[in-house]
Amino acid sequence: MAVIRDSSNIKVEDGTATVSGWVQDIRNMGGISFLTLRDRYGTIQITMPKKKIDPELFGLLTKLSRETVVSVTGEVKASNQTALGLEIIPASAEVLSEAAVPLPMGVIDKVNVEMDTRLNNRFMDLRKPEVRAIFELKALMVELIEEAVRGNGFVQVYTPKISAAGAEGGAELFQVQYFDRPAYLAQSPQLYKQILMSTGLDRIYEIAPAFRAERSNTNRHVTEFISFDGEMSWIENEEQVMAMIEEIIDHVLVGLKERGKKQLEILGKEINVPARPYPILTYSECLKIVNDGGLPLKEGDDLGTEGEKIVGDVMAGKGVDLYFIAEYPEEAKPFYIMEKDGTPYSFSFDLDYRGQEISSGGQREHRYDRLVARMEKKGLNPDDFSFYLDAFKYGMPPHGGWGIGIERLLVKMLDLPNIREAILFPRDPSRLSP
Ligand code: AMO
Repeated sequence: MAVIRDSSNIKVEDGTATVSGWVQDIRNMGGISFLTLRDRYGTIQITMPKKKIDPELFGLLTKLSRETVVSVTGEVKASNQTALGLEIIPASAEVLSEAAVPLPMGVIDKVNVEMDTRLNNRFMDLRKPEVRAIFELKALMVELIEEAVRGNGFVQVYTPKISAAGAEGGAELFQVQYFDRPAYLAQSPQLYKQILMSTGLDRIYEIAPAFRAERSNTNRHVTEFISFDGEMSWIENEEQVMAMIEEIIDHVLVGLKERGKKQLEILGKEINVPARPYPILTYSECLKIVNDGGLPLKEGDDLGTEGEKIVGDVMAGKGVDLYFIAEYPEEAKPFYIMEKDGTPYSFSFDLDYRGQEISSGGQREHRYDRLVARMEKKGLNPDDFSFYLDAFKYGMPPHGGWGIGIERLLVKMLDLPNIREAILFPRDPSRLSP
């Protein structure tokens, strides 16, 4: 007798088989009843002609509450009435876990359930194949990222998530009590990935949580996200970093399209793989586009959500999904970014995907004195960063890198309406549970 874990792979030749799953639905039609059993891979029909089934078993199976977990053993028979082309006539069954009534939300009901209700009952929400498919694609995306970076000689690292100082600005830090002193949750591995460039580990990457205490209630901000960071030494300019990201993103898009077919089909989505190289716009060009679009930003301003959207619309008009925005004013970028001497600009870039920033990066300032000067210019006290600055005192190669928000990338690839769709248990200013 075959014990089947994957209902989509069951065959008539299996003869007698045991299938396990959740009771999705029961239809009692008088002389015959049907139970739809769902597992990770799909659904299978348990067919119960009243006259041919033991009355006790018939009574048990037809009265089960929805979402109860059962194992059913029976004969696998060909059927032209079901999608799989077969059905099971039960001979025995075991109830493994009974579901309480009523359910906090439906799994197959066609009614629109609010995002909050779905997230409050995420375990139930995730029973929907189209919700689970997102997370299978997310896992595939990480696998593809790792293939691409490892193929380019990047070594995977883990950097601390509890730290004495922040990298991206004080206001966005979550403070935690670290025994008798304050500490902070890492908002980015920035300082550590740069320290590693002084060691000889000249290409590293990390895929790990990042924490931002931003009180933003938007469809693209959360307080905990997965950051994919890379850092590489011996670069001559930031364009080499941009070329690396482009290669990685292209590998991910092509791979998702090929290896994520089943999940993409469940979601009813198609992946567009943009032509390479991705266009590079300068900040100044974008500022002009934004001004022409009616938003009065001035030199030095952040493009912001609205500005990014205007640029995205113009690029969409040219059939472009992914594009870099380079040469930001140094004023708008953090201390660790290298200035473009003799200009107000810097060797930095963002990667935007249909009007939304998904990554930023650049060439770093590796010269100790210049780095200290930049910190002071940004109002930071170099003494607070001695653990970082020390690594620049004794031989630091030129280097650069990037940070990509995994969920922002996924949301854009799959055209999802909200970043929360791409996080199992999202954290935002009003959500700390489940
Ligand atoms: P930055 O602060 O731009 O750069 O962050 C990098 C990328 O992380 C994602 N991201 C977020 N995703 C969801 N919710 C948030 N609140 C959030 N904040 C950021 C975005 C963003 O592009 N150290 C630099 C990177 C570098 O230079 O290497 C950094 O952290 O996709």
